Amino acid sequence: MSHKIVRTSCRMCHGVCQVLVHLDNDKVVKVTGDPESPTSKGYICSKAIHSPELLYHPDRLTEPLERIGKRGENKWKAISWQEALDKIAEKLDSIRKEYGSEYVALTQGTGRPYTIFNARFANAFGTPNFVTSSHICFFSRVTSSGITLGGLPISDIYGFGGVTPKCMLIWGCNIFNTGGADGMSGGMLRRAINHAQNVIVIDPRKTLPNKPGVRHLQLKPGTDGALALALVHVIISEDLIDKDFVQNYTFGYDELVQHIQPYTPEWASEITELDAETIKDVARTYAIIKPASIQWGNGIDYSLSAFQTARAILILRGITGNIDKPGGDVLWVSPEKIRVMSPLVGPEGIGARFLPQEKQSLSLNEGKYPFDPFIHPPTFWKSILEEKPYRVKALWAIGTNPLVTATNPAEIKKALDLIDFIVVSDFFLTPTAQQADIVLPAATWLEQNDIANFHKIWAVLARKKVAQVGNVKDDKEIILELAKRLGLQEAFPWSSLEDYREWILENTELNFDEFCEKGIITGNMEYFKYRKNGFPTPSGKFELYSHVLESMNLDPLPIYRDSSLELTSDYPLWLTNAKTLEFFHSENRNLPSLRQKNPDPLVEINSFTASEYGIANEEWVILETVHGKVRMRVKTTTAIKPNVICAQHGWWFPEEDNSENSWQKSNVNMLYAYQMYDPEIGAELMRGVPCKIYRE
Ligand SMILES: Nc1nc2c(c(=O)[nH]1)N[C@H]1C(S)=C(S)[C@@H](COP(=O)(O)OP(=O)(O)OC[C@H]3O[C@@H](n4cnc5c(=O)[nH]c(N)nc54)[C@H](O)[C@@H]3O)O[C@H]1N2
Ligand SMILES: Nc1nc2c(c(=O)[nH]1)N[C@H]1C(S)=C(S)[C@@H](COP(=O)(O)OP(=O)(O)OC[C@H]3O[C@@H](n4cnc5c(=O)[nH]c(N)nc54)[C@H](O)[C@@H]3O)O[C@H]1N2
Ligand code: SF4
Ligand SMILES: [Mo]
Repeated sequence: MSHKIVRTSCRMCHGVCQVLVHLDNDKVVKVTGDPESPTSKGYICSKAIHSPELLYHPDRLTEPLERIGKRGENKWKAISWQEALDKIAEKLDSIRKEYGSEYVALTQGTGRPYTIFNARFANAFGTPNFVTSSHICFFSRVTSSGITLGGLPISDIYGFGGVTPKCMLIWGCNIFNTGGADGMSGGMLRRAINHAQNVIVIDPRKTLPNKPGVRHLQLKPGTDGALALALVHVIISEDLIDKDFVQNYTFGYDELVQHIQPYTPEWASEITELDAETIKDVARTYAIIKPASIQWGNGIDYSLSAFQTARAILILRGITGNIDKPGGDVLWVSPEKIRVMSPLVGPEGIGARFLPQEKQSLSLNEGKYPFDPFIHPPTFWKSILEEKPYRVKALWAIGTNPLVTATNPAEIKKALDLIDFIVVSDFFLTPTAQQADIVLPAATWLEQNDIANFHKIWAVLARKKVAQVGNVKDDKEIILELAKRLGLQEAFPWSSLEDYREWILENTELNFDEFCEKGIITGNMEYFKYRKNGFPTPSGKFELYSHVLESMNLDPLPIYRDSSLELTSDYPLWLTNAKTLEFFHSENRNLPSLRQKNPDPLVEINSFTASEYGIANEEWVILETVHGKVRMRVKTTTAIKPNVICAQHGWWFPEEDNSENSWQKSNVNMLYAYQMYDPEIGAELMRGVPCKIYRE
């Protein structure tokens, strides 16, 4: 038997873990961590370990399928790639000619290795209607960072400068479950947390074990903005700022001092349900213990002041001088010579927009949510239902399952029924894929050759194809093929993906095989870059007061917006939700080893609250908001704030018949349909919403 080990990089989440794939006679038998990896140092999580179950899953799509029954009936026939791509191209082309290219929409959920291909395809085809989850995922933080300091500050957990953070704020980030979230390895984050002398977790759940140096601030969900402003207030009023940084490298400090006056710890205490003294104490710890860093997450993204909260948290980093210093929050340096394809076709403009200006007037966002470069999903689905301003004729969903991962999914189902032509690219016939006319089978990370530069951060990783199941194709290749058929060669001049990869690597003087041999290319970290270059903002400074926001008639200094929802005797608990270690959003429920670790949809409730309601651990319950009901299983714990419950996100049951409404019954998004949005980014209200819980 021949045994082979191939070094590659995992893509079961957004992490940057390098792994070793073990093959016996060309069959993938095991995935292990790569001890030599500078990004993950041998760390691996259960999703990667069990990914051979994804690769060889008996239900995987292996050929393109065409619907033969009624829409949603789940009856299919296999067709060739040639036929599938010709049909799709013909249909998209006829819509483009008859109605205009904006009548074709593309959607994907989270960012994936092919995101830039999709965005570029949408641009080249001429549609502004590219719908993603960016409004609730990361973009409030990315874009507010862009206008404040010209880049995304990242916790210096790798400690290239010889130190890791002494003080860490873990702010709405589910470290043990999500693996450190975006662009880092969870294992490395945990190592940094263990080294820190002070760790402050800001989360309605205690996500770290109680031990000396660890504090939990269990705030009321959705009120992070108030807490952030009060922390700024204390640091300013107690003169705990970094004077050198503030004087020399920031803009608008005097305005900030005036502006912050009303946001006292006492004011925030009422809103956040935290003690004012605790807020003061935490502000002092964060400002005094240096270097300090903030690891933030989706906990702060799903509120009506998501964008402004991110701004306030950036300002905390700025006034304490923790920016770009060893062990603080740093601006990573990307490898210089790796090319990055632009999502825009033609010359790039400044600003956050991914879409050419001339298309903006056709965008379904209608000028709202200026910091979301993509189309706002709730607005998109509504435009279909109401046919206002127009109803798209075709939708291509690439790697997204909105019937489970987007809010108000019952309405999305109705909207899907109204679209003439739907294509879904996925690994499986998910509830969303079942609504398609044509389904395209996508390649997993084990079936791709790629230059993984997802977050354009400090490391670019080699991903090597080790297997091929059926006739699956890399999504990027599918896009190239369709681009050719639709006359978009100017935007996609590569004859094949191989050709594209060589273009990406051209300046490195490595070919793809040599790059794989190396495995990783890293940037050369440099600290305090601003001392040399300033910040790439209008003033050249770290903008406490934002010129960009001012020019857009938006609040140039951070504010707090409350949702005004209140608990009532009918709905007495605050509902929030979180992601799960074994699963990636709606994925992996069909991988036996992962499902076994978390077989049922869980809702966490405080043990004392549960006993008040007569609910026992592991009992099945109904969660209900004004918008819907779902069924989940109780997990009692003392680690959650007593008036909060936290449901797992992403549940459906692949083992059941999903042509009926099985995908609705434990899907937390059935509980959210609040049509209130953050005006800057379009974020939805998904943290503190009133809820009740009762036995079935
Ligand atoms: N295993 C796994 N890993 C993933 C993913 C996955 O689905 N599964 N998804 C990936 C993606 S796309 C993303 S965006 C990242 C996200 O990764 P995270 O940012 O870690 O996302 P969440 O699990 O939503 O976590 C948020 C944390 O916020 C807490 N929280 C809830 N409400 C509030 C609140 O109002 N305020 C505060 N401060 N905290 C609150 C929750 O208790 C939870 O601990 O993870 C990525 N990694
Ligand atoms: N209530 C609630 N809702 C949320 C969240 C939450 O925490 N709570 N999180 C939000 C966030 S942060 C995000 S990013 C979104 C994520 O939303 P989605 O991106 O829709 O989530 P997934 O379940 O990961 O989705 C996608 C589908 O893509 C398929 N897929 C995976 N990889 C590939 C690939 O390489 N190619 C193709 N073609 N298909 C692939 C999977 O099989 C799966 O069916 O959900 C958001 N929705
Ligand atoms: S944390 Fe993410 S990238 Fe790392 S091994 Fe797990 S799934 Fe793979
Ligand atoms: Mo996300």
